[in-house]
Amino acid sequence: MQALSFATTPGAIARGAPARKATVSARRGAARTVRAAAAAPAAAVEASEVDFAAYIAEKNAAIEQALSDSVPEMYPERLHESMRYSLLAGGKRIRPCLCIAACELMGGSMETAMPTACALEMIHTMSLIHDDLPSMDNDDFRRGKPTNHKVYGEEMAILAGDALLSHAFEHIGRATPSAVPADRTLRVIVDVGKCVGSEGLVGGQVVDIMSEGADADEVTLDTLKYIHAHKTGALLEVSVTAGAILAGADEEDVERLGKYAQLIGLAFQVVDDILDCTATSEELGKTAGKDEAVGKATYPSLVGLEESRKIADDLITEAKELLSEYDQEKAAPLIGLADYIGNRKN
Ligand code: GRG
Repeated sequence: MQALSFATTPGAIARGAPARKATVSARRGAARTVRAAAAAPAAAVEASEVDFAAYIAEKNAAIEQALSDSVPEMYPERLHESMRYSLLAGGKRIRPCLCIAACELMGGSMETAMPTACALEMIHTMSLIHDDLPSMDNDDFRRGKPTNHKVYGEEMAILAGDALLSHAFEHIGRATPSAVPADRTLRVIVDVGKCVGSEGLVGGQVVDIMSEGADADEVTLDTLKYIHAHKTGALLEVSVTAGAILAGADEEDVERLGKYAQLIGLAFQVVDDILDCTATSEELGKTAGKDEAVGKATYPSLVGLEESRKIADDLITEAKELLSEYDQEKAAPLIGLADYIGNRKN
């Protein structure tokens, strides 16, 4: 394809290969004793939190409807049933909310962002379906329900994931309102593709798999940062930047919001690591304690639980500071989402 005249956005994903040797020795198992000590501080309920809850409730209702409409029940029935089973299983919808909130902050509308928001959730969902397969994490529960392959069998789960992935790109191209200039939509498609492929989510998953069972001193904090930035951060980052791009944000804003998203993306995964060793399977809706069981390097295993909590808090604070440039009322949803990610319980 002719080189596109814009730089793809998620350049911010740390691309360099991580250092191979450890400067911080792994302390696997350190998290074992601290499960009970990890509750985030209880926050007083303030008016802004109520507003945020109302904002999220409104957006989530619209997102659920749009997701259901985006993958109708149709022939072949079993395939579409399997796709809908996981897509409509009730995730937190963080990625669509980030996309819509960024679009609105930059002067766009929910309708402008919704097809991309749904596409991001389709991609996220397919990554969960594939991640749960016996050849990957081999998990029986996700979002509080039996995993896709447990209900529909492995062949259908793989194909439902494949279909969601391809449908995501079709959906952005087909359903984004025609009022959005085509070069913006094309840029979003390119950026999402990059964040999902070998330089994004898939790349992060591969390094994660290769790191499992590796010698403790082979998996450095740099390796862990690479895994998190790609496996988890990339999709969160493009959720924010895509929303901004669709609204017609200028490059400076796209870059700033991309940086915000990287910070909350890393915090998201640090919190995920903390929750894996501190929350119960019931609270998580998936099997808890898996990281330690498979000897995975995590933030708590490398730096301890207390330091992990501090790192997550610092990342969220830094992310919110980047939003101080904007009208605080308009930025409230992205500020609230950052806090939510830092304090989430599942
Ligand atoms: C994307 C082509 C392609 C293949 C998939 C299996 C795989 C390659 C990647 C694994 C990606 C993965 C499972 C990353 C973990 C991300 C993560 C922390 C998920 C949990 O996200 P939440 O908490 O979940 O937002 P809900 O259920 O609320 O949506």
